[in-house]
Amino acid sequence: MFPHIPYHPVSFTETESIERSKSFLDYMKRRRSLRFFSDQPVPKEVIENIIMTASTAPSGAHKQPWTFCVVGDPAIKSKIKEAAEDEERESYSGRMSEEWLHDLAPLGTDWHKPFLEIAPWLIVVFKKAYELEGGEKRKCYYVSESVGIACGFLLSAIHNAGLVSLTHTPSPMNFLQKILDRPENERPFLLVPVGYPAEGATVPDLRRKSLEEVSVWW
Ligand code: IYR
Repeated sequence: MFPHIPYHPVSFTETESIERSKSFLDYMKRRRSLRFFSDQPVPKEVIENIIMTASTAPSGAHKQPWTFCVVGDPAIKSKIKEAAEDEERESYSGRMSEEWLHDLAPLGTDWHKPFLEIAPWLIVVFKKAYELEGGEKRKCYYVSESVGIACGFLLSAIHNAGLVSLTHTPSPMNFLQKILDRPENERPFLLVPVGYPAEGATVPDLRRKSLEEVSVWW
């Protein structure tokens, strides 16, 4: 068992709490998924801090079942772009259902993924289906939930640093396991290009659901 140590709470007055929750909401409302990146470099230290923020996420039995593969090497980025576009070309020209294509039409996406070469960093998040400790298999729990939460923290940390990202899920994405030479217990979960927006970048004019639409209270 882990020994217990005192918890040092962060404590705010009610007024401070209201103000902080409101200003965090206002800041998070400005987060958008970007498809147009600048090639402006981003310091490695920022990416390190972002990853360590993601890694503060809670996880089943505290297994921390994630690996963040960080790609800044242009040759590897190109390999990933080529492989992702190969899959996406197939998907857009037959693998995705009519309904799916119809739902995506307002976003204007297609198989071209230039941002995979342009963004200075690609963070490829892997989930650990199980742990491999000295060749021995150990179970992980609630892996998708844990890694999903870590990815939420990751996106918030990226936004907090004034950077932009895209949650990209080329499908299928097992090519990432091969290109990045990951062990067999790791499965690609999410591909996140990170950087600055291109000059004049645009985003779709989306509307977010209201509190009434997303919550039920008793
Ligand atoms: N993976 C494809 C298709 C795609 C799917 C969903 I769901 C999106 O919200 C956006 C795109 C692509 O990246 O283009």
